[in-house]
Amino acid sequence: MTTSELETRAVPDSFHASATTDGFHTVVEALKLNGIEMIFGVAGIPITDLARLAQAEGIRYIGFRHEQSAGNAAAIAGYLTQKPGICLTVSAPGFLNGLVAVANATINGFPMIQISGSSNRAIVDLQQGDYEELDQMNAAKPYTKAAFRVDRPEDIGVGVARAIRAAVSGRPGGVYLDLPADVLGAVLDANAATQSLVHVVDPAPRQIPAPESIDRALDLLASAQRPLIILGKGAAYAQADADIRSFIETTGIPYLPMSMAKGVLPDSHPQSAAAARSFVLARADVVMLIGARLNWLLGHGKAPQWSPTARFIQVDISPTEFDSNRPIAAPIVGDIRSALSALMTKIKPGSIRPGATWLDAIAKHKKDNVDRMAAHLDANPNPMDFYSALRAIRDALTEHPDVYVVNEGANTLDFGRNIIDMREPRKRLDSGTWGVMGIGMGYAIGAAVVSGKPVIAIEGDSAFGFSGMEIETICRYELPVVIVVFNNGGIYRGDDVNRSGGADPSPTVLMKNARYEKLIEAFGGTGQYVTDPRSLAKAVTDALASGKPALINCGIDPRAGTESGHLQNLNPQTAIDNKK
Ligand code: ADP
Ligand code: TZD
Ligand code: MG
Repeated sequence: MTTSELETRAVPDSFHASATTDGFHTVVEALKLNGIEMIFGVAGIPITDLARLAQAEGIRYIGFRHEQSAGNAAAIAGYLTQKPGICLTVSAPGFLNGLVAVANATINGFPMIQISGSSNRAIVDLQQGDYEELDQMNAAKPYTKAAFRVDRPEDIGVGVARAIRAAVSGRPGGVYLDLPADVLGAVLDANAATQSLVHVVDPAPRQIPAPESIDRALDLLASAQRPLIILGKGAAYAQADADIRSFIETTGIPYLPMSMAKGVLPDSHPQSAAAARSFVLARADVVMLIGARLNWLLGHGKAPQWSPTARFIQVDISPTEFDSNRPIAAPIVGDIRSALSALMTKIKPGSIRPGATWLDAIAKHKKDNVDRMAAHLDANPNPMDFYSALRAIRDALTEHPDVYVVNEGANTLDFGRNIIDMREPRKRLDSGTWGVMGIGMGYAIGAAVVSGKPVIAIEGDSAFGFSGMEIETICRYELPVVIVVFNNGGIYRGDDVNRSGGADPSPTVLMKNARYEKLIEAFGGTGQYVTDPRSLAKAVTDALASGKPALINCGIDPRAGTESGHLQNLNPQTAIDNKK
């Protein structure tokens, strides 16, 4: 856009004669100049006019009921688009509500920017008791990839540019940008404001790996008898789906997708070793991590889950990730797209060959585990358990490979990951690196808004409660989101007892027979209560076909789950019998 166009649009009428503008307008112009098309937020002092003006200027504004959900929507929008998702919050409490989401985005490597208004710095710094007083930038620092504050209106352009670059370059993450009320309201010369804007050129530049790192990795793979590839959500984020697929198919190496990498290759791919997960982790002799970290989700790469003699190759954009848990014999620093294309260029035909006994053993373990799973899926107990309910949803999704699947809970999450196959990349969005509850409605809204595609959110009844009020947001924007609440009456299970014998429910118990479907009816959505797989499958099919907001409350046997889902090993328990 030309300078004169920007000036004309940037200048509020009242200032036209003197060609002045203000902080609000300058922020909106800085965002637009950098291709920001959406803001997720909660309005209030001092950012109400910023939200209004952004909307007037053509940025889509989605207003939430709680900042944490707005932040989660921004984070997942960032993950899906490789552009920073923007979350807009008011000072102090609104800022802190959003901070959990920025921290979660940072931990997961999702690019987002929380832009928050803040109170008068002179008063805040002397702790004189301003309205919503808090030293926000310093509060944000430990939980974000970067935190910036704009203290002069002429620095707005630089502040926005630095925030964008910090969010998307290298390992993406959550960034905080503090905009004090007086900077937003400040009047400045329109021409100077325009001049101060910064268009960020190539915000996430390619990072080409060193050629010798590629040779080292290919040599190690060539020496392997029992190679294994692990795809993490960094691989999904990189949008290098075709390169990843051709590398896996060319080498013939079996692979495991981490939860959010399911669908980078379809889960039905013959080289997927997901159904033989513990077998391959324990036996692989050379493991290639592509955009995956050896954190708790992979048992830190340690025995007994892993072979103590396994050697590792790791492709990652963040060099400090290497050696964090196991020594990395062949580190490749670079972006995954560039790294995979370098690997494909240098690979010698026939040089990498997984051993036939390895592939046969994996096939046998896969078959055994698939048969065992099939028995559970077909059992059809009454009341429903997690297997039969998820099987019904899986069947209903057969015709809809493009539906986003949001998933949180404990048993609901762990069974959901294993039973719901993904066929397209970046379609599974879940509790991620922290195993956090509360991402459900925010992720569902973010995915629906950026894609225009339908979303199914499969939610534990506890998990749903963390962001449940956002069903009003879903209905207000008429988003194609179908929420399925797996209602087992509690955190993990619904049948725990109060060990004191008193009348209060156990700490893990939630209301029995809660009618969650009635909540959405209050906002004009469709609610349904189901207790058998056939009704569940039909309800999901109908809701997806309608393209309208729906909530299906799904009765699950309160005894069906296990404490902590599949994470019993991380759950410390008292050794002293406290059962009276
Ligand atoms: P998962 O939980 O699926 O194993 P993680 O979030 O633990 O995935 O790991 C993702 C890794 O991918 C991070 O270490 C991050 O630095 C890396 N990463 C993210 N984007 C890219 C990219 N474009 N290229 C290379 N590595 C990336
Ligand atoms: N708070 C936050 C923010 N994140 C968490 N992970 C928890 C609390 C602890 N927690 C879990 O780790 S899973 C879970 C909680 C409260 C809920 C499990 O119950 P659910 O799922 O109803 O969602 P299931 O299917 O009953 O296991
Ligand atoms: Mg539950």
